[in-house]
Amino acid sequence: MTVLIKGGTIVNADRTFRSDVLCEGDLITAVENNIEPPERATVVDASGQYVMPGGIDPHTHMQLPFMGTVASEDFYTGTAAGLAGGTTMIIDFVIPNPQQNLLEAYDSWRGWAEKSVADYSFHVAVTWWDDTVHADMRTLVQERGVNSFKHFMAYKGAIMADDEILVNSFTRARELGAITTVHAENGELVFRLQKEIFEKGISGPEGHPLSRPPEVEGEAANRAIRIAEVLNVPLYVVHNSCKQSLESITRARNEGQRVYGEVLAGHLLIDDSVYLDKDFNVAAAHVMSPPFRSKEHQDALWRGLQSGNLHTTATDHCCFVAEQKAMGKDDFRQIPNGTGGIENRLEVLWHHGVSTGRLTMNEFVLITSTNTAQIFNIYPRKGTIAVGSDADIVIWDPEATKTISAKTHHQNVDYNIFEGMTVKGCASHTVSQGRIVYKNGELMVERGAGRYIDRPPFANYYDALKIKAQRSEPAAVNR
Ligand code: URQ
Ligand code: ZN
Ligand code: ZN
Repeated sequence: MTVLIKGGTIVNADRTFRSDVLCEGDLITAVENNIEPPERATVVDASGQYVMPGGIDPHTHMQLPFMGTVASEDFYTGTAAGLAGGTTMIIDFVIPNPQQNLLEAYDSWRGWAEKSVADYSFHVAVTWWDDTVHADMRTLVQERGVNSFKHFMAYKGAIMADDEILVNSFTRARELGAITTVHAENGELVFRLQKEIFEKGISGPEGHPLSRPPEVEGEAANRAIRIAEVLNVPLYVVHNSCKQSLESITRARNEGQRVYGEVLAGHLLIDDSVYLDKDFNVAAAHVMSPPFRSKEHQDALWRGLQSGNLHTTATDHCCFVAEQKAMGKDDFRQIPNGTGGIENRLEVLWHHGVSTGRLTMNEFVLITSTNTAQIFNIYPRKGTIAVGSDADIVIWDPEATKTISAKTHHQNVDYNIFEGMTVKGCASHTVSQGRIVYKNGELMVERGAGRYIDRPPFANYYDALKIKAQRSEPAAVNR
């Protein structure tokens, strides 16, 4: 298929300029003015609109088996909903059960993801440790295109990684040239607080945020950062929701440590008043971890994006319908944790970020696409409008308005955390692998068209050390 996007203004992370864009096959083949339409080209008039790299969501959980059920959004419906909102790639998670072979889990997730309609990749969680995990991490990096390993410091009794697992896995990741990532909440403290709160007689969703105060997140973020510092491995902290974790990241970065921070669109815009809703279904629909916080934390998170101490935005799209959430009707600890958002991330960040002046358009591209591509080593294949890059493009109509609702969204879930929010600026067209897959409200997707995207390792740490050693050896004196 050949698509010519004419008359638009290209917005990359580094600059904004007027140009046409030609897509032939799955690649961008020309970025210049006044391109003549090739024969049989589909021409899109993008005048008055912005032409941006497709969004990359670095944090989703499609059809995740979790807390006794399975997330309602699968790889087909979830990637389709992403395309409807201008997101053209996801990085999801392989989460092995403790003692489950990592490669076996990886193969399961690869099978589930084959129905995706857009490109995808996987972080792999390390939820236990023995020599086979040590060995399988190498196979995943060198033969399966994995360069990031996740560690849940929460969820005691399930997938929680204690310090022994963190230390072993972080060390191995460094040897392999991979980056480490963490869900930073102290799982022991959460377990204790949940028990105390429930035993006090608080069984409703209002107990959820009480059992996960920001200090519990701040402790874990700082601990992971310090472990990564001692072991000299890069670290990416997912879904920062509070000042405390942001402060730890900021300190580390000011000291030159390689730490990156992610923030969810939800944590930037939804506050903890949702847990006080008298309707169980509304309050439970918002149960996710870390929980939504008060406005002071939201303001800090926006400043984190503006200051460059938070680098990527995500959704942690992990949906459960009301019937599933009702598993915790009598005990908030049993409410499956997770909320959606993949379809709305770009539009809510444009409306509340760019249109308010918090972010420039270029910074918008940086935090919705380019930084993720660079941190996870798939740039410039992804994350930029450039000749030779994948033709993953969102055409953005800054004048279009919409009111977000579960009644009209494409997500396979009966609630939308942005319900009723009116936004100005949204995708008019989405191009994925050079094909128009979304146009003015209509999805034209093909089941299974999504590709698994390999993410190569970074320079192996020891290679870097060897290079460093060679450089510092005194030059051999010719005797
Ligand atoms: O913790 C996560 O990121 C997964 C299990 C999704 N659920 C959530 O509450 N964030
Ligand atoms: Zn998490
Ligand atoms: Zn998650």
